[in-house]
Amino acid sequence: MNKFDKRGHKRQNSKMHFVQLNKNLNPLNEIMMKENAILKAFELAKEQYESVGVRVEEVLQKMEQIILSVHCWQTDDVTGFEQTASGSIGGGLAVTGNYPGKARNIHEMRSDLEKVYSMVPGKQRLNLHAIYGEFGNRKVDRDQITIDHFKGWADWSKQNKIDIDFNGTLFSHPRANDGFTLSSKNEGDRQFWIEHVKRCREISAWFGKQQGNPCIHNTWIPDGMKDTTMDRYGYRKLLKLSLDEALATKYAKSEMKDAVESKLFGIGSESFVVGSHEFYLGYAITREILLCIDAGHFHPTEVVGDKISSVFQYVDELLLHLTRGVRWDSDHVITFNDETVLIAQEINRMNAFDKVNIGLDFFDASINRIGAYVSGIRSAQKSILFALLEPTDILKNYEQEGKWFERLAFLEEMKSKPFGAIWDYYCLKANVPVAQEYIQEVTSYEEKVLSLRN
Ligand code: RNT
Ligand code: ZN
Repeated sequence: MNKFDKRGHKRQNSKMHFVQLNKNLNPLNEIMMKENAILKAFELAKEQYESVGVRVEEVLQKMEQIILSVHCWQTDDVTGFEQTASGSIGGGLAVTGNYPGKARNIHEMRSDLEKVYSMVPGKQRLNLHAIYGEFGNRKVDRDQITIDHFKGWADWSKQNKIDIDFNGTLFSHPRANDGFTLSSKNEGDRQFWIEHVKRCREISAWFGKQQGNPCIHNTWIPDGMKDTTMDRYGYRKLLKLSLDEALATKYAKSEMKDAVESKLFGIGSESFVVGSHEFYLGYAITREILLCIDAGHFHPTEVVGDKISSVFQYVDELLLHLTRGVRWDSDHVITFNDETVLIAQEINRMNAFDKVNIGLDFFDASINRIGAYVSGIRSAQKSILFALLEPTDILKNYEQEGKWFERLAFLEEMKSKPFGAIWDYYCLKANVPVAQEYIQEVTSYEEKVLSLRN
């Protein structure tokens, strides 16, 4: 085992221990004093939660089982490593900002990701996009990608014990420039994209087999139109046909699972999006695959957390793209806000964490990208921890008995319980930076590594 923990501190005996205050403080003593304070605060907080029936240790064990799939594309603003890259993201997606330090190649990307993983508690996965294959100097078009282009990732995955999820990339490409891919009326283009998805599924199944658990393969397409569309039905019929063709090969569920991601609108597809929520809800139900709900892909006043209990009446498993839309599908960094907390609460209240694959999907190029990752991941985790620390049984009983004032008041009281002390303890136990400690670490990575990139 590494001599240093995730925080870069020298490891003590694996068991944490209380220390006596020492008047001659040296850095090590200072660390121990801080740890002592965190442990004390935790014990007090734990008492408060346990007094309302929340079993804190069990909650922390549960937290460790909840794995987030970290998207790879915040490292380089969804650029990828293709030689054929068109230079613009397209597909109605927009990454704004030009903060220095973007990853320029696969090595920088991996080192950035490893840095990110070292600053967040628990286990995570990596969500790869097809454009992140190792293509070297060759021009490998999307209908030509193979397992070989991802062998390096499989090695990295094994070395770092980080399992992989996968996405076909059906945007940032000349054959998607007219706004259509799988629903294209140009038969050549439609077949091209079907082939791409087929190959991505094969690569996904290969990853899944290697890692011994299913690789979730998500399909999102940009298809749609800027203005009033006459043949909505025709495009959707084509999409259904194309998906059926692309998904015809059956893979063991232990290797890969398909998900389809809906959207409300994109830049340039304001009036019509072929893959709408209704379209994919029907598709996922009838084809018995996963539905992907991206928190930014609905009307801003829609409550995404409210959708989960509805779709679970009809689908068995979900993929989530946690993100934060500000006024539109802006993909801001996730914060610990009502929207994300409600999503976590709803999963918890249905006891459905084993049926929800939680992926992240944000890209902000206006701030330190590593900081964006760490802050966003930790906020998603905080939202989940907050949801798990709920005395759900008591609240459900109030509801059942018609005690609605009591339900309201109790929920309000839970908001000011010392949740932060539990979170800090969870980070300490996981040997990752506690509270704002990670800001300094992000800054020093920026000074030592990111600032050296042009
Ligand atoms: C686009 C979708 C999609 C992408 C990624 C890069 O609106 O949310 O999931 O963000 O595939
Ligand atoms: Zn998404």
